[in-house]
Amino acid sequence: MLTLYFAPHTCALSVLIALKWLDVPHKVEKVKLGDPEYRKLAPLGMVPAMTDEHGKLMTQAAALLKYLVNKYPAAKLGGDGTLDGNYVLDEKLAFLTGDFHPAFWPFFSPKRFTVKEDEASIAAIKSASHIRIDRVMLELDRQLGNNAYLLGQQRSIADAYAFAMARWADYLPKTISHYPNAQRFMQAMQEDEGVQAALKHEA
Ligand SMILES: N[C@@H](CCC(=O)N[C@@H](CS)C(=O)NCC(=O)O)C(=O)O
Repeated sequence: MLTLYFAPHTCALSVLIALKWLDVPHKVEKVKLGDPEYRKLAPLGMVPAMTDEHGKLMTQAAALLKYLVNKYPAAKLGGDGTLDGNYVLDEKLAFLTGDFHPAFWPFFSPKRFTVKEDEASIAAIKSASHIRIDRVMLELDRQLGNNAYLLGQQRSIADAYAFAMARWADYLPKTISHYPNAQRFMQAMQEDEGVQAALKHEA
């Protein structure tokens, strides 16, 4: 059985949503980020991680999501499977991994971005992070446009990934209401049965 290594309020929710959508047997192990015991399994101490039926470790959210798409192709969570369709999905995943997620790092872990420890230095990093986060939220909003999902009208792993991270905007002074397409998307995702099952599991 697949086992997902998970921590609440993290990007690991994306994989949990995909597992709920797929409705395949899975176990969820809650871990503490950076925990030395967990590092014995996943050396970076980060989530998500997953082990397959043979205990093989897999990491990196986008790679795990693509793995699930490839393992369960009938569920069509990866787009239309054409050359162009595959490219668009990969472009979305690269944006989410390479631009969207890192924009939040200085917000959540400002101390990692300075050797100074005074409050003003930390506050300055958090303020700067708001600008980067605004940029990626605007881009998410633009990419969604009037569509229901990131790939248009078809639900995909990119939506699970975007949902898991865009909810972090709740912690910011510029709320999700400033990004109307993203707000509409988030509301629709919250009404999705699989998303609700994942959120229940998280709680
Ligand atoms: N490149 C990794 C990054 C995963 C990541 O940063 N996960 C966060 C939670 S959203 C984490 O585990 N943070 C703990 C840490 O940075 O030590 C991926 O895409 O899966």
